[in-house]
Amino acid sequence: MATGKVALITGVTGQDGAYLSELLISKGYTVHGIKRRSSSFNTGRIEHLYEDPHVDNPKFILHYGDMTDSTNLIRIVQETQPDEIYNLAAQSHVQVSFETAEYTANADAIGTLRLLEAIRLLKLVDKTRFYQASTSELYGKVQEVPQSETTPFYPRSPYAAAKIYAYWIVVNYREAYNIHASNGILFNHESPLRGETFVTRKITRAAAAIHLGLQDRLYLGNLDAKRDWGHAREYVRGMWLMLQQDKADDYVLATGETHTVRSFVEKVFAKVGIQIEWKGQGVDEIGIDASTGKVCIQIDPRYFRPTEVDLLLGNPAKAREKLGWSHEAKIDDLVAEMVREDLKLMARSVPNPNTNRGLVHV
Ligand code: NDP
Ligand code: GDR
Repeated sequence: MATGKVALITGVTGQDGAYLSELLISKGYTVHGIKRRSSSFNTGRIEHLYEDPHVDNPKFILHYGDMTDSTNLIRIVQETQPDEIYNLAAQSHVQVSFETAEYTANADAIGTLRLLEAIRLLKLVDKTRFYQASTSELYGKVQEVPQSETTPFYPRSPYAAAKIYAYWIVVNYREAYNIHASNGILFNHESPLRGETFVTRKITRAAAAIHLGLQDRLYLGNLDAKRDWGHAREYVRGMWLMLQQDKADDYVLATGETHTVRSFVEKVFAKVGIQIEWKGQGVDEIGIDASTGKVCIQIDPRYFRPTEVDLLLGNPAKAREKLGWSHEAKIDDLVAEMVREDLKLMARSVPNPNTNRGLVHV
């Protein structure tokens, strides 16, 4: 089912990069991905897609690169001549962005500009369509609920401030140079491939480890934050749909439901047979296993952010109407899948004998 189309994905080693690569390969694309050099393997999520580079016409090809390196990006775009670029690469952790603000701006904001300039410089304006991984973090401090394409932005972190530059430079290059460039304003989307330090995966991993007796306690920050959590596999389909439209535009992808971190914890622990009872308030709140009285959840103030996004709830009506996009997975399906996969993963883990603090995989 070869389409003859060529896609270039930045951030191919991340959660969305892995699902999007799978989708595009299944549609007959040749997929080029940019991965960073790392001192240890960072291709775990895409290993199953790897092809021996010595075979004829490989469908999945990786290139070393970095969003902070203009000449590298220009060369890769020149060599691959993509029909579609999906810019998923980013320092994507909101809390980390408070500690690495300048780097986050360089990779997330200027990195986006570098790719758009590559399209211009290489005279690919009429050929190459561009997807930008924009985010519900742009809404930040609550102005309007539910949030849609017309809701004003109010970023609350260096990450969101960098992403707002990327959002507007995409709009500007679309208007100024007629590049087919679209922003997907995606609300949180999770999966068993989610990075381990985002709150959903942190919770599902810990619940699995506590259930298996590998860990006693989970430390969390703000339990009151509310998020609109969907499934990553469904959201990457929306990215692809955006680039198949005649006209580029900006779209919200969301489920239209919101849940607190606290309720996500309850759902996850219930899946491993632990009913959580909450005691105390604020930083003194604890979550107790109702049947044993043992403390499972404790608040650690280090996980609170200097400025928080309290409530995200998206309205995906435009994507539904114009793209025909919809989401199927309910929050309980997402929780069930993530817990199931982390139980499998944790069952293959043993306590680290050297530090007695972490886990090693065997
Ligand atoms: P991940 O953190 O899982 O993946 C980020 C990817 O970017 C990884 O491949 C990472 O490489 C790569 N990367 C980071 N910095 C650089 C750099 N300087 N140069 C090249 N590559 C780099 O993110 P997700 O897959 O969850 O998200 C994909 C995109 O969508 C991100 O831009 C994110 O900000 C955005 N987004 C995500 C949402 C979500 O809920 N998941 C919602 C809205 C937007 P490595 O593997 O080596 O670290
Ligand atoms: P978010 O995701 O900041 O929404 O950004 P994250 O899962 O990190 O946080 C969600 C909410 O949970 C609260 N929280 C904690 N968060 C983490 N990481 N660790 C904790 O221990 C913890 N305790 C409570 C947070 O304060 C927050 O309110 C994600 C990323 O994927 C971004 O790249 C993307 O743009 C947005 O989603 C949409």
